[in-house]
Amino acid sequence: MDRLATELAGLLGEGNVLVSAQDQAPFLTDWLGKYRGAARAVVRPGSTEEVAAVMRLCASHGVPVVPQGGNTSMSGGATPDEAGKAIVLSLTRLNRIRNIDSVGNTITVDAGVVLARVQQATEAAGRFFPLSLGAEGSCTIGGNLAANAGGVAVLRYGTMRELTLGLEVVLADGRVWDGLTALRKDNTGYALRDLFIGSEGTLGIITGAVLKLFARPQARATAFVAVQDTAAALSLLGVVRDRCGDRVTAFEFMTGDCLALILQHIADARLPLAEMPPAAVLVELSDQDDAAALGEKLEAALIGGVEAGLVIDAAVAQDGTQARAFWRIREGVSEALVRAGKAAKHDVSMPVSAMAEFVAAADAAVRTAASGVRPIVFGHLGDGNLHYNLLPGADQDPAVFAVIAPELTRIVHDEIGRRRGSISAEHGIGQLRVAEMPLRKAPIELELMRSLKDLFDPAGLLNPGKLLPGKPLPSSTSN
Ligand code: FAD
Ligand code: 2HG
Ligand code: ZN
Repeated sequence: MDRLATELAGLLGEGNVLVSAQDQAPFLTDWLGKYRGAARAVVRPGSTEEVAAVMRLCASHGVPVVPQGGNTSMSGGATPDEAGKAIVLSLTRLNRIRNIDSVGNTITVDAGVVLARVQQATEAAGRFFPLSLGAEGSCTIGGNLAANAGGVAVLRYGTMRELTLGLEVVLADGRVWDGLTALRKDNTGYALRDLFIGSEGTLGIITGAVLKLFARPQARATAFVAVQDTAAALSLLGVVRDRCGDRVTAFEFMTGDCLALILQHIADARLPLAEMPPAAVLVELSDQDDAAALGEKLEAALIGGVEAGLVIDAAVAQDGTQARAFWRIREGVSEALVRAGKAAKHDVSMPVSAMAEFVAAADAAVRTAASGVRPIVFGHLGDGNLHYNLLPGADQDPAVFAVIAPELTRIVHDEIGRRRGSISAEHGIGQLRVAEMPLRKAPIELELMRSLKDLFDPAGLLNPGKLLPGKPLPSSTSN
C-alpha cells in the first residue's frame, strides 16, 4: 500500500480500500468494454461523513477522484483514465433507504441505492417511482442523478431532474451541502440542485436524494405494433395520445434491423408478430382504471391507427407475462449490440417533428460514407430521443470500421446540428463525447460551464477528462 492508500484505510478500514489488480478490475472497465483505466485505489466509503473525509484527504494531496455508482455508464463516465493517479470512489455502500413519506409522496435515499430497490421499496409502500431503464438492476440513484437518466417512462414522468426534490452533496474540498429538502416550491435563488443533476461527477459527489413518488398505476396495457417507418410511428404516437392522453407511459421505437439483431442474439426474445415488420413500437398505457377498460382504450387507439393506414399488425398483451415478453425484446437491444460487435454509438435528441427526416438523411449519409454499414436505430420516440447505433456490415473488417467510426459520428452529429438537436439525450458526455464539446457547444456556453467547474472544483480533481475538455490534470499528486 502506498501512503495515500494507508491513509484511506485509516479512514475507511483496510477492507474498503482496494489496491490489488484483481479487486480493482470490475471498477476499471466500463459496461460496454470500450475503456480500461487504472487507479491508485478503489475506495468504498459507507456514509456521507466517510465520503467527506475521503474528499478532504484527496483535496489535501491533489488526488483526482472518479465517482462511480453501478458502473453502467454508456459514455465511459465512471471509468478512470490510464494514468493511474486517480482513486475510484465507489458509492455502492451508501445503500440506506432513509425514509418514505407516503403523505408528502417522497422517498429519501442514499446515493448508492440501486434503482430497482427504490422501485420495490416504493411499491411495497403502495407508491410508485417511475424511473425505469434496462440497467435498473445495477445502476444507482447517484449515477442516475449524475447522468440525469431518462429511460422508458420520460414521456409521462420526465427525466431524473424532474423526479428530484432535494440533494445532499459532498463538495470537492469535503464540505457537505445539505440540500435534502422535500419542497416542491422554493424560489430562493439559483437552483444548485439542478446544477449537480447531470454534472457527471464533475461538480460534487451526490450522497443522498429526496425523490418524488406517484400513485401506483392499477392497470397497464401493452402492445407490440408493426409500422412502416419512423414517420408512421410518429403519426401513430399522435393518434394514441389523442385517444389516451397522459395514459401513454412508453412509446419505444425499433427498426426491423434492430429487431432482427435482438432475435439473433437474445435467446429468450420472441417476436410476437407473424412476420418481421419494417419497424415496430412498444406502446404502454397505465392508469388507475381497471385493466379491461384500459385494454379497450388501447385497442380502440390501435384500430384508429389501422384506419389511418399506420398500423400493419399488432399484438396486445393478454397478461403480465406477455407484457414482460414484449419488454424483454426492447430491453435486449444493448446486450444484442454488445454481442454483435463494437458499435459506433449515438444518443441523439431533436425536435420530434424532425425525427423521420433525420433518420432518412443520416441513413443515406452514413451509407454513402461506408457502404454496408448497418444502422441499428431504436429509442424513446416520444422524447425525440433516438439511439442511432452503427455496426460494421457483414463483410466489413471491424478494425477498418473502428478507423472510420469517428467520421461516421461526425456525419450523424452534423445531421443533428442541422436540426438544432443534441449529441447526448440521456447517456451524457463522459469521455466518449468530450472531444466534441468545443465543436457542438457555443463558446459562451463552454465558457460559463468552465467558470462553474472552476468555482466548484478549482483544482480540477473531480472526474477529470469527463464532460469538459481542456484543463490538464494537476501535476502535483503525492505518493
Ligand atoms: P455510473 O455508470 O457508475 O456513473 C455514471 C456517471 O455518474 C459517471 O460520470 C460517474 O462519475 C457519475 N456518478 C456516479 N455516481 C455518482 C455520485 N454519487 N455522485 C456524483 N457522480 C456520480 N441511461 C438512460 O438515461 N436511459 C436508459 O434507458 C438507459 N438504459 C441503459 C441500459 C443499459 C443496459 C445500460 C448498461 C445503461 C443504460 N443507461 C441508460 C445508461 C446509464 O446512464 C444508466 O444506466 C445510469 O443512469 C447510470 O447509473 P450508474 O449508477 O451505473 O452510474
Ligand atoms: C436504452 O434506451 C438505453 O435502451 C441504451 O439508453 C441504448 O445501448 C444503447 O445505445
Ligand atoms: Zn435510452
